[in-house]
Amino acid sequence: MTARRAALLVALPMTLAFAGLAHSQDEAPANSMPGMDMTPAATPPPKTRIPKAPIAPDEAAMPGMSVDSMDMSGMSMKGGEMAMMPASLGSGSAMQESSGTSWQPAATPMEGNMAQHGAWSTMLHGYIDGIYDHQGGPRGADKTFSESMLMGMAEHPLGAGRLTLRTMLSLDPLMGRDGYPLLLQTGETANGVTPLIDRQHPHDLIMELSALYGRPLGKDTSVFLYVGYPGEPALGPPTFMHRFSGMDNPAAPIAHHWLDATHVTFGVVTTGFIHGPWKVEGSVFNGREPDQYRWDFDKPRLDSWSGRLSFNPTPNWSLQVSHGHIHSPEQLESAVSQDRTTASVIHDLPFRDGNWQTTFAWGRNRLAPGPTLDAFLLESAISWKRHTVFARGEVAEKNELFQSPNPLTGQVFTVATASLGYIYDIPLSGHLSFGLGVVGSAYALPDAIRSAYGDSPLSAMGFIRMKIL
Ligand SMILES: [Cu+2]
Repeated sequence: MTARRAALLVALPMTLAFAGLAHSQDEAPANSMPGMDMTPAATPPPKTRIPKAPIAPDEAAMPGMSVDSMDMSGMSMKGGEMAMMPASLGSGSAMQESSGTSWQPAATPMEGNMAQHGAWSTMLHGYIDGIYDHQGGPRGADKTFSESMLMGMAEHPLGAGRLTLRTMLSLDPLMGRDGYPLLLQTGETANGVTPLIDRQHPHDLIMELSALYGRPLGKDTSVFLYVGYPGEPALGPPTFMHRFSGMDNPAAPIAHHWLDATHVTFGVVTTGFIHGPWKVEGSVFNGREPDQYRWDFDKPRLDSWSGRLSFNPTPNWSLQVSHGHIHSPEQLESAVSQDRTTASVIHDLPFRDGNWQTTFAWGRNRLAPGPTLDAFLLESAISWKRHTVFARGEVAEKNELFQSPNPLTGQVFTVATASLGYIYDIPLSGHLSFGLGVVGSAYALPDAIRSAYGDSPLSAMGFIRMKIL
């Protein structure tokens, strides 16, 4: 498939999706369920996020309705709107299901345009950003580019369980193989010869094409099987673009390849078991990161494995620990494998007309052969009506910032970055919002690399965003 044809293939449904949503404002609002206070969807909608459930802290269940066993009978779903779905994984709250088979706090508001077509429940969610990026200092650069994601999901009852088909598409490859400037970012390649340094790689056109079958075994218990080509193995927290605390920041975390970079994996099979607030799961997957050809499918392999334990003790908390062996992740260093360990805590606090989520995550890559490298991320976003303020702080041990013949090649440097941003969202119509945002970043660098990066580089991005709600 040529790049142009592939671009058309994705551009078309994305354009149609956005155009279609622009005309869907006369559909029934999300607050058409009797007995449920859907205040946040009233006019003007606060960021027009559809609250998945008005869950207050320590208040797991709504009167007469168990969040755990979502019974759809008796709920009005006028206009194709449905603020609740049964859990795709078979048990637990559907609201806590995030990217791949990961969990977030059940209190997290969900965005997406939901509909019912016969027995199929569908959801469409996505955004497209136009970004002006300025990264400061001698290693910085400027670029104007677009970043996007479109997620489509369809669920259907099957036997005693549910089948979920999901796809995630992105027009990121249009930004070019070398991605966008992002100081201190490392991972993947643009040309198959040199690594990307101080740049974020574009995501593949097809980030996910997956099937999930979840089957309840009892009231609080289920088993599930997930197959993705590509897809996301059970390793790390939910991906940054799917976590409420990270999704408004147009920049990828520099800890991406310590935490959640496996979210686009060409070949993954995951199976898991849920009991009450606990989920345990294991994956076999393709350890190799996507190559520089972003429009196509990479060769599937199942040469790596991971396991993850998740715990959602209340609707406001989500915790996970995970560990995996990633075989030969980098095509430029194919003799090096990684053992990755991650742990994360996400806290979500909905309040009247808003939501506040914070994520803390740690990731450790033990390179074999090579050093053991840690990264930490603390990220928070608070959204109130049309306003969202977001912040991210990261500390990472990086050994790929310099390339031969530079004498610093292979040395490990502990670098830190902090960013603060704001976005103002204007609801356009039923399911679209237009946002205007800005984010600034500063860095803490060891003396040894200051001559390369400058003493105190500053970076900023200004962006516009069209989002499907
Ligand atoms: Cu990524």
